[in-house]
Amino acid sequence: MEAKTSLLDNMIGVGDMVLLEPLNEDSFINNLKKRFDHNEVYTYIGSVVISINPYRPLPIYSPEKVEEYRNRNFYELSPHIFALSDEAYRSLRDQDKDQCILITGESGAGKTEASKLVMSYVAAVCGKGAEVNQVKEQLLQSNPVLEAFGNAKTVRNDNSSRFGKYMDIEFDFKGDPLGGVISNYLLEKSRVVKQPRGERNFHIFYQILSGASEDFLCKCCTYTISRYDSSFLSFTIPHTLCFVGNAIFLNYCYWISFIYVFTPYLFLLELKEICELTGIDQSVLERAFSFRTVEAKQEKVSTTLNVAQVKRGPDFKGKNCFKWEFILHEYTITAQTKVRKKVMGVLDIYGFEIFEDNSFEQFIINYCNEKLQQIFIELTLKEEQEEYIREGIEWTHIEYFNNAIICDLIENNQTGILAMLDEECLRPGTVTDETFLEKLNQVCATHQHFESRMSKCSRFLNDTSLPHSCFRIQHYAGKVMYQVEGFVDKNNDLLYRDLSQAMWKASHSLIKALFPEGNPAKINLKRPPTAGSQFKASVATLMKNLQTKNPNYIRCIKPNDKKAAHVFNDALVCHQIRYLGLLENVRVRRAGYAFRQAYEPCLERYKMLCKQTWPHWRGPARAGVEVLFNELEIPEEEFSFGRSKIFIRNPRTLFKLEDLRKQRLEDLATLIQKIYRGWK
Ligand code: AD9
Ligand code: MG
Repeated sequence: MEAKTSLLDNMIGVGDMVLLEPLNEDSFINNLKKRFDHNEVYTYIGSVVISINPYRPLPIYSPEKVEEYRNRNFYELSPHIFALSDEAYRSLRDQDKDQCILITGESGAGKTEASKLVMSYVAAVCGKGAEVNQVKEQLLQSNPVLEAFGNAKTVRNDNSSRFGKYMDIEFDFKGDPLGGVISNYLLEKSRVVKQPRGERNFHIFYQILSGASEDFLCKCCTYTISRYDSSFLSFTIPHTLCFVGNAIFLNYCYWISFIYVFTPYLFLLELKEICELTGIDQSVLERAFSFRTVEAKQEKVSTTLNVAQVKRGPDFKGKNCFKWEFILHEYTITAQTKVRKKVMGVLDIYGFEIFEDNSFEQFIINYCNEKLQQIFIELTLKEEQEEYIREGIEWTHIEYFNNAIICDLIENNQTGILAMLDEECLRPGTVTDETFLEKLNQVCATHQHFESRMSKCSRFLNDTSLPHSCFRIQHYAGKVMYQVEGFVDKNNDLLYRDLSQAMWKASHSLIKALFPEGNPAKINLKRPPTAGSQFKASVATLMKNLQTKNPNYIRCIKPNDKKAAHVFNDALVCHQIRYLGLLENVRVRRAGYAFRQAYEPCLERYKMLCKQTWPHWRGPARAGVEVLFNELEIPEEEFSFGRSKIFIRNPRTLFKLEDLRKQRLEDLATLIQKIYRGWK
């Protein structure tokens, strides 16, 4: 067992930050940098894994590596995402504990890659047999399909996830996978009709265009599309992602994308062609685009849309026609015959975003990240505290920034920004983004994390860096200025009833099936929930779900802004370390006891240092460790005996033990050599 040597190797830095001496921001960053330069992209803070994106393939994910980490204790080998995956899988299988893997970090930090590594590791080590292999295959293959529909090139990441994904992988009592349930969170649908400069639409469109038959392309009139709006699908980077799917699925994709791509352009294209393809009566579709029917007091009122509304209309319709939920539903993989026993959840959600122009989407994404940070704070501290309580150990509390106050600014039911937005959206009369901002100014002006210039009593009246059409939030990860334009519309997120009814009348069965809400028999007069309140509710459900599971953390860090290998930007890393609260994380971990280990492995590792315990100790492991520590004269205040573990306060004590062990091993080696020479 070469356990701690790999964590203490000075050449490549310290593998566990808990053992870092002295501990400060500089030493923390230097340690990460040293390791990064030696291709060690993983570092622990206790059981939390820090992962730095190497931006190049490293030979550390081979099947041999999987075997190396399989069934090994967490600290036995050098830090690796496989060690965390193995630990999580084994405690799920052997201790019957549901697990969740929480992967956080900013855009491009490596979250999606990390989630795929976890999934492939678990797939490699769990169960065997044809049926199990099929489930594994399906689970792994869901990734490229989902990425095709939900990922796009952004300025930060060529394969940026534009949706949040949470996958529960289900296992039976033997630890064999049964299937998976995927939940998705707020896809950035506005990308369908508009992309920021230098960015692309979702991968699927390029994949279809590069993979579809001539016949299909002709039918889809791509010429017309490119003639009218070449930026819609600008080919700015070579397409590299491979798309895997079966024939039926592709068929769906074609049709879904057809609606998805073409609806915004209906007025540019020949309506006749569209109607031929979808099997919708031309007059029905025409009407759907020119009128808006609202029902009031059981009476239908049709209003003709004005030019501006018609122009704007297709944008909404285009993005809302993307039947994302449908695709995901198709890819929920479940084995009906077996009983679900244990669950491993993997969360890969969009990272914190600060762009030049931040809109509703960034607001929602950053809210979600606030919630994740909150759960990190709660669960790490809670878990730490619970362990001390379980083991009967006393500990001291450590101060840290609690971002609950920012979560409250956004989600409070009465005074939160989302509630204000909903109130505006549901209010009769003229509602605009400006009236929403005014409302925010009235309610949030005094909140210490809210900044705006509109309100008369604002502290920011003279802050010219803050335009009147914006508000700024001081998030845990930095200040973000949000452009209020579009908030109301995006929150409303309505697909006009007229359009869904027209689609439901299509003779093409798939298109009909995609718009069940258009069935007049099932018309729901109730207004659908707003995008913001839907998101808030699903995040709340997610948080509840995560809290019932044992958390495993992967904190992803982006080493530079250039997507470049071998470049480590100290300032950028420093910023992330600060807002992720990693130093506090180490301090909390060390506040009580820096290191803890179950009695058995502890005795096994150090028994050679004491005559009474070497080579065999007969008796309980705890008593053996007591004898050992006594003989080594380790000061009493340096350690505590828990119910099942020894807790060591200062990392130096551990270093001392390690040094003694190393010395002892060297002595033994010299002795063996001497004996060997004597024999010769
Ligand atoms: V976003 O919030 O979805 O925009 P992610 O998911 O954090 O972001 P992603 O996993 O997509 O980032 O990583 C970005 C790119 O970094 C990948 O496309 C890879 O090219 C690169 N990457 C990330 N992790 C690794 C790794 N472990 N090894 C090699 C990596 N390259
Ligand atoms: Mg991602």
